[in-house]
Amino acid sequence: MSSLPRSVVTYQDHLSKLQPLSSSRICCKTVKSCESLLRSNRHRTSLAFSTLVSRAQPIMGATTLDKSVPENLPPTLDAPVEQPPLFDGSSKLYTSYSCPFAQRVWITRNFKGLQDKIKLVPLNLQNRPAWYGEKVYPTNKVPALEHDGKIIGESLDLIKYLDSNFEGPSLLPDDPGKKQFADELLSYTDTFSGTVFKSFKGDPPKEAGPVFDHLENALHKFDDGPFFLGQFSLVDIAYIPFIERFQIFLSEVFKYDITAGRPKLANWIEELNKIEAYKQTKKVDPDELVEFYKKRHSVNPRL
Ligand SMILES: N[C@@H](CCC(=O)N[C@@H](CS)C(=O)NCC(=O)O)C(=O)O
Repeated sequence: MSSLPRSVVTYQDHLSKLQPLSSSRICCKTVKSCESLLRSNRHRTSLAFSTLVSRAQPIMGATTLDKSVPENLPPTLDAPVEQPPLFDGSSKLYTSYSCPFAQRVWITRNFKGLQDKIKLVPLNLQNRPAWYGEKVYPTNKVPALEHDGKIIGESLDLIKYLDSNFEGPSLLPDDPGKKQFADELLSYTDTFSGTVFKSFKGDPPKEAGPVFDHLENALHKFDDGPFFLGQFSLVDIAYIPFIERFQIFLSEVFKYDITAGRPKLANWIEELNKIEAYKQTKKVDPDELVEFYKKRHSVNPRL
């Protein structure tokens, strides 16, 4: 903040006062007046303007802000494959195309337009190269990010790290109320997914219903957009990889439609499916997922 030109700081103050009234008209007016302010100002630089636009994200559409570009995905690395050079100055995301935790970081990278800045290093978790656990990330899990001479893990920490340490549209709002709600929902992710996974052994509508209701209610909190914080954010990114899988599995195996009676959740899924950054990461094969979860969670569905 301290490095921002004065006009930017003034605009942010202005914006934060307008946010409670936010509407697309206000958004356009505000961005336009800000643009002309910058034009008439000697601090008119492209950096300043892009900073403003990204700060204005809470009142701009997700598909407009999405900076993802089409990409040819690199092949998955098996055990015999040599280790790519470590700490060679490039940033790498060690990942697995099928891992929901890694998918969070992948979506964030895409949305922020970091495809050229952060290379994907996809691993075959069933036949993992030994060098990964030995030399890169001792927990031997994905995702992990190699950046600035260090390795960082844990998907929720990583999505925040990408958001604060790389360029691209901001994925957390400045509004304190929204920030606090973001923290609450991010802390709830493990309870949510843990409860749903546990229900696979029992009665999902009964046991997992309340956690889906919790999300349905959370989606009612802000009305300036279809996402958890109104506008698209890290919170949506944290949940969607799990919801994508749960929706498939619960419908296939238990004939349980998680969106029935939950219109906000249904609309949220629909809106997310319009976001290219997310669509590019959808690699789940429904049949494989069903087999994998059945084995892993010793599911005995009562059909
Ligand atoms: N808490 C970690 C969980 C990561 C995780 O469990 N990743 C799985 C793949 S989806 C993994 O690497 N499993 C390998 C193993 O446990 O050996 C995060 O949020 O990043």
